[in-house]
Amino acid sequence: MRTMLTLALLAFAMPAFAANHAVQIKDMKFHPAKISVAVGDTVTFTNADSKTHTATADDGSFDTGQLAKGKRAKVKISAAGAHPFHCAIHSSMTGTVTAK
Ligand SMILES: [Cu+2]
Repeated sequence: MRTMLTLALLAFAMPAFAANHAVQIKDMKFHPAKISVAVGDTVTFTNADSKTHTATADDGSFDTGQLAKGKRAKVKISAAGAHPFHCAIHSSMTGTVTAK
């Protein structure tokens, strides 16, 4: 009985649907550069630029790896808080994913 109750509470605590958020990479910038998500959501980074880029969290919590022109990668945001990220190739390219 206790186990069933615990499982029911765990199921209730899980979000029913994780949202996906889109970030475009274009003209050596992330668009948008700052996004707010819920913990468990995903972010799809799409490289619409002519150069290869990455979206790499400063805290190591996510990394798209190298995205050539036209490629995309989906990452999951698992931890709450602000996750600044950058392009591992171009250090001037930065953004922040904030998860609540
Ligand atoms: Cu880059």
